[in-house]
Amino acid sequence: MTSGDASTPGDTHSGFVAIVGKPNVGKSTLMNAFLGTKVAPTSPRPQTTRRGVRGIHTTDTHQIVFVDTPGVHKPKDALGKYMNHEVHAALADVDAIIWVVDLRHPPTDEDGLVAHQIRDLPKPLFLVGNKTDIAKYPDEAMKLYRAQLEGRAAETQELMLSAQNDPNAVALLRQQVLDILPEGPFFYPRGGASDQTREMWAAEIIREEAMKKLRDELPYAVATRVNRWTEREDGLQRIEGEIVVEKSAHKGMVIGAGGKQLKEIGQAARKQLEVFLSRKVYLGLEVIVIPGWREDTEALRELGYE
Ligand SMILES: Nc1nc2c(ncn2[C@@H]2O[C@H](COP(=O)(O)OP(=O)(O)OP(=O)(O)O)[C@@H](O)[C@H]2O)c(=O)[nH]1
Ligand SMILES: [Mg+2]
Repeated sequence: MTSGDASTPGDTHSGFVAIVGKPNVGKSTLMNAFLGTKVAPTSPRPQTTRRGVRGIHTTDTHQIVFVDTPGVHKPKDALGKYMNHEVHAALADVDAIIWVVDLRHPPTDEDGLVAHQIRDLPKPLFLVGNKTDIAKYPDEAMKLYRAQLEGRAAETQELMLSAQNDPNAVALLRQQVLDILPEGPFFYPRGGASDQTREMWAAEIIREEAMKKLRDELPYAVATRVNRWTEREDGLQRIEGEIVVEKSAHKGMVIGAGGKQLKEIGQAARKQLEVFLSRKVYLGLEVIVIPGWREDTEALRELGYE
């Protein structure tokens, strides 16, 4: 097929591709690298991603809808259950799967949980060994991950790369994914990189910065949302957001002595927003308490976890 005209059905190929794996292996980093922009939050802390976020890559004739998913883990609360449910839902709906593993370490029980879920799915699978830049024994580790898929009947391909600093390998993998997409119409208009609203996206950037700065259990007790976004005539983006905590004792811990920590979170988030929006940003942040929100289905829904 050589036509660049995607208007005739049959001329286009498209599909959904889930990016799955245990927490912290680099799934969101890989999706952002596929797209060449920041769609999903990433952080050194496990369980950064909480809901399935779609990242869209469109060429003249092909469209991949990547679905970045939360890391598979043993859930401890209603939020954790929701996160694992997001993975199940994504796997049921997609045309192909990318399983990301961390080549610095051999497989753990959590990798086993992932392998168990995908081994018998009759869908093309890409086993992606990530973090080659910092892995000491990548080949040995890859062998162990490969063994977790033993007996799998459906098509499986493998690649080792660094999602963080190996754009050529990422582009190669993206091409391999493009090559297996079935014929079909585009799901999203050209030009968009994500299915999120700008408010959801900004809230995730704020949460990423909060997760990076907060300590102990606090990163997991925090949610974020953006309630207002207005544009001034001179182009300044005025964004007002909330950091939600589950106990009043946490409020002061997020704000920090003299408001220092909240200020730092706000500054770091504002900088990121300015880079990706190419606009000046005013970011107003408030910390509010929704008692026990992680266990409260209604609060979870209100915070976008439904
Ligand atoms: N050195 C190195 N670090 C990486 C690479 N890919 C990801 N990371 C880092 O690994 C950490 C986790 O990355 P994420 O992309 O947030 O991982 P994730 O799998 O989406 O994690 P969850 O959303 O928590 O499940 C971050 O600190 C990344 O910067 C890589 O190829 N090399
Ligand atoms: Mg993630």
